[in-house]
Amino acid sequence: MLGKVASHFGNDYDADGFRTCSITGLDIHRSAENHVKLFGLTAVVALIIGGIFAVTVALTRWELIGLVGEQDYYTHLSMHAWNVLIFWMVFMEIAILYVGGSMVLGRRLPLTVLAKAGWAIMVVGAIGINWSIWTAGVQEAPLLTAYVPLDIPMEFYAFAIVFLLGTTIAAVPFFATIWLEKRGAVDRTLPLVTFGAFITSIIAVQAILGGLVAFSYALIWHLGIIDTINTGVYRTLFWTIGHGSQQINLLAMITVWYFLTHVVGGAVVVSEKVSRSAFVLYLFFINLGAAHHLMVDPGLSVGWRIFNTSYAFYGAAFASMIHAFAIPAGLEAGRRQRGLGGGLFGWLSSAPWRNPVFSATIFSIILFGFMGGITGVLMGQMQLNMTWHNTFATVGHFHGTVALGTTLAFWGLLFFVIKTMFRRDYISGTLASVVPYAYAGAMGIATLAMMYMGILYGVPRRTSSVVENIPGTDFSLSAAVPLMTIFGIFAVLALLAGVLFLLVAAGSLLFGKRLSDGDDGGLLPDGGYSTDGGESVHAIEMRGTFTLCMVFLTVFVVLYVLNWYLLSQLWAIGA
Ligand code: HEM
Ligand SMILES: [Cu+2]
Repeated sequence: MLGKVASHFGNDYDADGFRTCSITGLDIHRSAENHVKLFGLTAVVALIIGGIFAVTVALTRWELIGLVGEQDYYTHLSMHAWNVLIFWMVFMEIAILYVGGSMVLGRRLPLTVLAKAGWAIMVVGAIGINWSIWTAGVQEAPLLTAYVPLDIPMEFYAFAIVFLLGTTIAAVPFFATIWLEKRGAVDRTLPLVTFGAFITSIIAVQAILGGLVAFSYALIWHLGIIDTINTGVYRTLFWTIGHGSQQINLLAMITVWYFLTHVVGGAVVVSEKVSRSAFVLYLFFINLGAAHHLMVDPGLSVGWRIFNTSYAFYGAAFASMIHAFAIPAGLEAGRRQRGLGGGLFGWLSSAPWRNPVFSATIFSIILFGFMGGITGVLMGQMQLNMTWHNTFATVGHFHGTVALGTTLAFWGLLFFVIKTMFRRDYISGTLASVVPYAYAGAMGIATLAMMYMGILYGVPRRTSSVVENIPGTDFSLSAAVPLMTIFGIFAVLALLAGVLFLLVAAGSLLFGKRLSDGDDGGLLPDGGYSTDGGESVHAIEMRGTFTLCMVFLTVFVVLYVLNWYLLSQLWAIGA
């Protein structure tokens, strides 16, 4: 058994511990590779736990099944949220920092002791949080938000602090890598992927600091060190991490998009300056967007809310638009340079759609943009927020961002890592290529159903039985039953797709054929990476991307107008 595990951490390295990746050509050091594997595998364990609770949560909201009683629902919802949204994502993100740092730069991972210590502390924090959610009474389940003054066990806050400290420690080797790279060569430019990872890490520092302050504030109140706690202050502080962690997810995902579209699709960076400026815009504006969680909170002025969620937030939305153009444009330009694509969309139709790394990445981009991104801008506005707030549509929004966008991008990365770092062939190429289609399709429909239920019928979030009746009221939402059935069926299909992903991933690691040295496992894009002799990137028309962006903009405008129209209908209430 141990030998089997160890065999996954051993590739053939030279005397200095380096090897050259047969796909990317990167010089990879053993220390970086093994820690990426460690964090990646831990993330998958968290995904499994959170996924199990996705089953119980989804089958409860599908009231026809009503699996878990109202009493236990919050416990299950808390387990789902913390494991998928925090542990699955954050362990992956540390792995991504090591990929974007050490691997892309061809360096060893410095301070591996801290990487291991950080990992261990994160694991202790994660186990502790799971334990304190599970053993808390039914009334005390913290949910993601852990708002005070709910009677949440104080161990929960303590373990949350432990987890954040572990994350900080695990990130130190990445910062050290950047420092070593820059030392003595300050004018040496970081590659775009490293730059993206670096901006991600700065935003992470802001988020973690906010989280440490928020959870410490709650903890010292629970300990009785202070007598009163200001709930408004806690909420504002909480959202520094609550929303900030979503920004980490966003930036890590975009960094992965640049990386994977390049390595398996042959994308180029059309303009380094433009893409980097977009990352910098995030740095300045994205965290201000956190104010959208405080839209209905008393104590904050209207001007403050509007400034943060509209004006400042547009700085971030603009950055997202730039990436939304730059990434497909890079793919189009790179492929056209190599003669891979005539007509408007030949570059896209000739792409490696059977390669799950590629399809997962593209579905992530499309679904994040159309579902998560557009809805985020809509509901993040003070006025439109009124129709979305605390409805099931909100849950639809963030399943569009994190369950579709980020999760699919990270699956793409894991599929890539299985071949490039674990050096295993997929146990079944066909099943592997089915995974992104099945999950994107099913979860896409389940997510749309959540949005419709929230917007059209006002079905609330975090409530286990509503379409039958809201307990204690005569208020009936039974009109939503057909949509709830659609949601239920597709949620189950999405969960099955998730199981398939896990079977393929685990099966490949355990039983996949070992790829021999130099074997690219079919990942290398047609025509390789070199565009020598091809046209200059600026001579290439990116009309396919332009057309796609126009489609996107049209959908955006239509949804925007529609949402304002729906809002205007609300004035009828009480008239
Ligand atoms: C097949 C996969 C999934 C299904 C069927 C599913 C389903 C659900 C459902 C039904 C809810 C309950 C909403 C409520 O009562 O308000 C929920 C909540 C949530 N889900 Fe998922 N989910 C899935 C995957 C994911 C993933 C991958 C993530 C994140 C990466 C995620 C993040 C969340 C979060 C953050 C909540 C909110 C918890 C709260 O309100 O505090 N889910 N999910
Ligand atoms: Cu947010």
